[in-house]
Amino acid sequence: MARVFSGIQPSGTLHLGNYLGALRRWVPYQDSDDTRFCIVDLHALTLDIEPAALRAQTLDTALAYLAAGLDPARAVLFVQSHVPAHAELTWLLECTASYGELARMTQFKDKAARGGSHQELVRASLLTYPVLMAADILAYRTEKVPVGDDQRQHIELARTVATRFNARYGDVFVVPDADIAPVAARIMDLQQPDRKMSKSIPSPAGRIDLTDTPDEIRRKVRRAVTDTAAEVAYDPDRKPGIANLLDILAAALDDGGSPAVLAERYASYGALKADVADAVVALLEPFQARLAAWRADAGEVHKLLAAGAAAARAEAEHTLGRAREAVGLLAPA
Ligand code: AQP
Repeated sequence: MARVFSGIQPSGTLHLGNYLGALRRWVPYQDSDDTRFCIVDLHALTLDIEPAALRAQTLDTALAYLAAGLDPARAVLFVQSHVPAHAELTWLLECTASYGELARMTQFKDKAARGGSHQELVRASLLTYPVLMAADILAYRTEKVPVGDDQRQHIELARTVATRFNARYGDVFVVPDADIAPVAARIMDLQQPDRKMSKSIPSPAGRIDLTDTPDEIRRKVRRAVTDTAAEVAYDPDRKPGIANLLDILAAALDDGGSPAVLAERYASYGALKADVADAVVALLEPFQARLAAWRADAGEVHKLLAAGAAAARAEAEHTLGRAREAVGLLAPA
């Protein structure tokens, strides 16, 4: 039984990439492993977000976890800011990580670039949040972190700081491994297939939200950017739009086979798009039905999150206590 941790930031409506790359993959771990899944709300503050939207999206993300099949009886489900040890451990780890390591992070460079010439408005937390993510993971002595491919670099940083801290101060942290899906680990934007589907890109046209209606899903897939060659083949470099649709199809169909094999079934982009749309609609239908049911029971969700936070606090405070002692902070009398 491995100790498993993962999370999603409530920075917008969850999309198909979050579902295929992360959420859906978490569910089976509950049967075999010791699992914790967190709504990492502090991470969402790295970009400007309306306070009311943050609160609403935090609850919506919890509803999505439950609708995807996470079960509070088998997994610890909680909100990051309900466990203050994450923030304190971050400080100890910021004193372990280096500025150069953080400045090299692709997500930092990407999101900071969106600030254009207004770099003074780019939040300092955008630079340091990978350390918060390391604290999230290390606080639970996590062994396995199921994530999408875009998080590979952040997990590597968590491994680096854990190893460095242990070498300097003694064996406090477990060095975690990333667990990345073999297929659909990086779903791309339908309008800009050279960039990943993302919550915080303002235009919804390239993103399939988990709450989209069947009509919206069909429209977005129909309008997905492809190329002029009109030949269905799996070639992510030369045909990124078509490769993305094939990745989505392979992940959405249970017995779909590999994207390259699926490509051979299609003689036209239109036929491929129609099947992709049908497969995504069918995939999301049961999720959306469960989401509606949980939404009607929001009071219960608050109670479940409170219980999850109590369990998480006990574990995280234990690790934090060991880290405090290891670095030499004087314990209060
Ligand atoms: N496009 C994607 N394809 C596959 N997996 C993805 N994930 C995110 N986008 C894709 C996976 O979803 C989990 C949660 O990610 P996050 O919310 O913590 O941050 P993120 O990776 O930065 O996700 P977004 O949607 O792009 O949000 P914003 O725009 O707010 O940054 C992770 O496991 C991630 O790999």
